[in-house]
Amino acid sequence: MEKEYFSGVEKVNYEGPTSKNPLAFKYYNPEEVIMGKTMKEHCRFAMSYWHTFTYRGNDPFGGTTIYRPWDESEDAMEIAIERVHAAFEFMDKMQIPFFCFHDVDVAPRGNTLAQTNERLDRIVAVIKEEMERTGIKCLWGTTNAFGDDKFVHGAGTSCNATVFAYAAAQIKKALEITKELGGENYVFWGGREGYETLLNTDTGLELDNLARLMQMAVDYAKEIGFDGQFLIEPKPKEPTKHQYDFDTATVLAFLRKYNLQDYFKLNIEANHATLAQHTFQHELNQCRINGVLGSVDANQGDPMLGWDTDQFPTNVYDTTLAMYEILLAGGLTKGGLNFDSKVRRASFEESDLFYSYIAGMDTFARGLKVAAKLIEDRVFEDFKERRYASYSEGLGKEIVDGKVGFKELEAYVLENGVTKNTSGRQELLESLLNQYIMETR
Ligand code: XUL
Ligand code: CO
Repeated sequence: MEKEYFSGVEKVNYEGPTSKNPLAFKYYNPEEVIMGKTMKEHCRFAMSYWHTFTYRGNDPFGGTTIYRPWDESEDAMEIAIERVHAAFEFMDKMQIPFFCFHDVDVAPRGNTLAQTNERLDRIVAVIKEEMERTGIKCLWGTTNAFGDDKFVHGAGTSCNATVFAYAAAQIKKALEITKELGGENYVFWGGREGYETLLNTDTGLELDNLARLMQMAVDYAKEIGFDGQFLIEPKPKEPTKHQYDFDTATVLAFLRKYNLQDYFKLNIEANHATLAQHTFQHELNQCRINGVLGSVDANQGDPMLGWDTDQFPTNVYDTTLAMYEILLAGGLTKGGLNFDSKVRRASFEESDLFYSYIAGMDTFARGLKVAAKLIEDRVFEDFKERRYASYSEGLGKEIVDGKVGFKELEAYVLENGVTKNTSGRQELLESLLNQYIMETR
């Protein structure tokens, strides 16, 4: 029997909205069926290995505030192994069915690539055992090609070709272990893929190279039979002043320019959306209409701050509109809701991990339920149908069907003029949304 790290906590179960138990779900009822699927199937919740098991509270002004009992050994590999046991105990108790990881989250970097890879193999074997024991699965793997000092000028976009090569080698290994763990997706987040100043940057070459790196990943995945979905995670800034994968629209243009559109979908993070001055819903909406919704990094930012705070999502308004887009898109399929969220550095006790995940899972569960009701009742759909009705017949239909051009349209207007516009009814719709958020049972 392994050491028990969270001995004060039993399995977290659903107790319903009237429960006063802080270690119970109030809204997330895994087996409850909504629109033909269980909540568990809809949400596909995942734990982020980095924020949950390696974050120690450091910020630019201060060091560690979070001391975990699984981090006590002098030996980095022993810590890594204990972390695996603690992580699976946590997910099991929290009923979280998936995890996401970077290579460096699970095993400490070695002095050489060969040593790093050997360490990864040792840890992957332990993770596999825990996956078998618990039934917990891997949602996605990724590479940390941004933290180490060699990536100072970027990884795939580095001006140094040998650093590009190192990034490729690191991704190769990360793909292999993600496959080994049955990962359903593989994520590219362009940590340092961006620029600080255009005075020293060849953006054309850097973007071409980034595409080359991604094409190599696609080719290698085929070669080793990795059939997970590739995802790109947009972010507009931080750590670089300008990140190349700015937002959904920018990533789509990149994929289409380099003919990668058949191999990639997007991983949308709420806090990245707001840093790009979009709402979370906007980014999901753009993925939906372009058929590229892959997965979600669930968190929230602070609207008052201009950086990535990665807070646990507790805003029901936002999760309702997010789940609304996700349901309309046909669900998360291979993706999931990965809590790319971290406890505040002052929430340093182990119990805070449970409280924060419960808050996040309940907030999404509630959002799911409200969104499903909105869709079932066609609250916005009926309104939109009426709003665009002029395109379903007559002149509008001819526009949509491509049957008319400028000359015909001019002739139409000269003869008939323009009909009266009607109200957009924004305030009425917002108040209906509030009513659904407050009254859905
Ligand atoms: C950084 C971020 C990453 C990615 C994975 O802002 O979101 O943690 O999700 O590299
Ligand atoms: Co993220």
